[in-house]
Amino acid sequence: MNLLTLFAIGRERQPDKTAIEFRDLHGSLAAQELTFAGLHEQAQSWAGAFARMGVGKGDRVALYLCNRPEFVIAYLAALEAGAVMVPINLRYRRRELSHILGDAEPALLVTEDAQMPVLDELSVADLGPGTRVLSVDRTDAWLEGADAGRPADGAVTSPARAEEPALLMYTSGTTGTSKGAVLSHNNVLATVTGLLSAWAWEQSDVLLLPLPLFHTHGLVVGLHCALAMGATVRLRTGFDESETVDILAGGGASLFFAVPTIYTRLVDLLGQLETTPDFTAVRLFCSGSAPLPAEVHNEFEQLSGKRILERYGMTETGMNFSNPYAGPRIAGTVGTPLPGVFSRIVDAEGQDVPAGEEGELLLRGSNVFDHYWRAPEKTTESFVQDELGIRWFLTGDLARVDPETGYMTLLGRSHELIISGGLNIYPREVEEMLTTFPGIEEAAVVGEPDDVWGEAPVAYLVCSCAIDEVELERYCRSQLASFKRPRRLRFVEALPRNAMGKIQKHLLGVGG
Ligand code: MLC
Ligand code: AMP
Repeated sequence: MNLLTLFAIGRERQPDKTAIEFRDLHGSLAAQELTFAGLHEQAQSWAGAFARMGVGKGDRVALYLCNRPEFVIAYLAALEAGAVMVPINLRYRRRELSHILGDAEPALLVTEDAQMPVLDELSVADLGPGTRVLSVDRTDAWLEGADAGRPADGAVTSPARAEEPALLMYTSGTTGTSKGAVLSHNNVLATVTGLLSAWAWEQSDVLLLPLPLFHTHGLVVGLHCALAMGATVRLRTGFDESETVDILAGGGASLFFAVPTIYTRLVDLLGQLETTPDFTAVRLFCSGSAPLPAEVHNEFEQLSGKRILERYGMTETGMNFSNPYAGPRIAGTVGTPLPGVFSRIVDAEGQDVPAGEEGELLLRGSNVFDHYWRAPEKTTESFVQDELGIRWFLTGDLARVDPETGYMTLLGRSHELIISGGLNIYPREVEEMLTTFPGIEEAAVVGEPDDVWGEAPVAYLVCSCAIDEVELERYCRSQLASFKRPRRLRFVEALPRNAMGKIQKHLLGVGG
């Protein structure tokens, strides 16, 4: 079984039911509703066009699109054509885009008119000679005659086998550039089937989804589960507090998936309302992608009457741990392993630690990816073999299991990573960019606690002349996704270094 077979099960249950109900919260895209049958038909038609353009088994199809039905159509079409989908964060700018496009070498870059000004900044070399750009706002230009590419039986598929790749997902890399995790159909299937049973998904479910489809949370946890189950997704281009409360209190959704920053903002809004909205129709509020502070967890329950289910995942692995659907949901924990996920917590020597002690979390299971794209050394560094020769993925997450409850708490990370509003920022990438600005000699970026974003990047700078902060901000925005921009600048004479000359980041920032 591959993902398309799984989605066919969901579709065939009730083909005329709404699969996607879409609204653009910030822009001017028309509202749309697509049935499961309609979605399939369009995906088939687009797959015909893709095939006619030469897209085949294993080719990459990159999507640089906001949340909109065409994202889903293009994704399904790519799978129909046997291709591997490469989702790209919409906030990425030239530096990030040229790296991903150069590395993935997609046959197609499917985008929208609104992103053309960003793409126009790319050189031919950035884009790659073999990449054809298609705008979903101009389907007339490439979809016409697509049926001519279809075989007589109407099938355009050259579907991948279950062990072949479905997704190439870039995650911010410790080396300053992102690396692509190759996820097979089987890997994604393992997460989806695990979640369908663990969270008791039903065909009647309606998921309100404000999260971007270009990350695992929105794409795999949200969209895939809904398509597999034949449940409706109310897809939004982003998050809006008031609309969310209106929909959820109006009985318009049974499921809501979000990151902690969204719950923080909902707590703020709910705290200001005179009457408590009735969230009876919502059977599950989920949080993940970053730690949910216990006080937000508890305040949300007081204000909404609903207890959030916190779970833990990663791009490379899909979902790993979850608090129970039926059973105690403990704030500050991510619960127990999902079906088929195996975990160990080890010390610096790789020895298992007893329950209650901290160590690095190792994972294995069908959900765990096989390798990084074209990066054998990074793949080798990311796995260890046990004495039986079984390969375990080194998550880099530090964790402890409570000996009483068996629930796991995440304590931090073994490598530098800032998670801001559920989005990853690797300091090295920002530091490298900052030192290309005239006058900045050295830069060290650290994460500091932030009430809304969870963590925010703060830059410590050693400069040879006065820096125009407005100009620097403009430069940062032009170079990297705007969420990676340092929120505070601290000018220092020198960075603290140890005898080896290595910067001692723990001496910077809060308490430093
Ligand atoms: C937006 N901004 C952010 C930001 N998101 N800044 C820091 N951190 C973030 N996460 C900035 C923009 O750059 C912009 O800055 C300003 O906020 C307004 O942008 P916006 O688009 O209007 O923001 P908003 O819609 O409010 O977005 C907030 C958000 C969004 C929380 C809804 O960040 C979001 O969807 N986060 C979730 C990301 C996600 O899905 N992560 C899962 C990864 S998968 P300016 O200065 O230009 O105005 C994973 C595995 C797992 O981690 O376990 O799930
Ligand atoms: P990404 O690389 O974007 O997939 O992010 C994965 C990382 O997000 C994990 O390695 C964790 O550090 C973090 N993460 C995901 N879910 C949680 C959670 N519930 N609590 C704490 N951290 C989380």
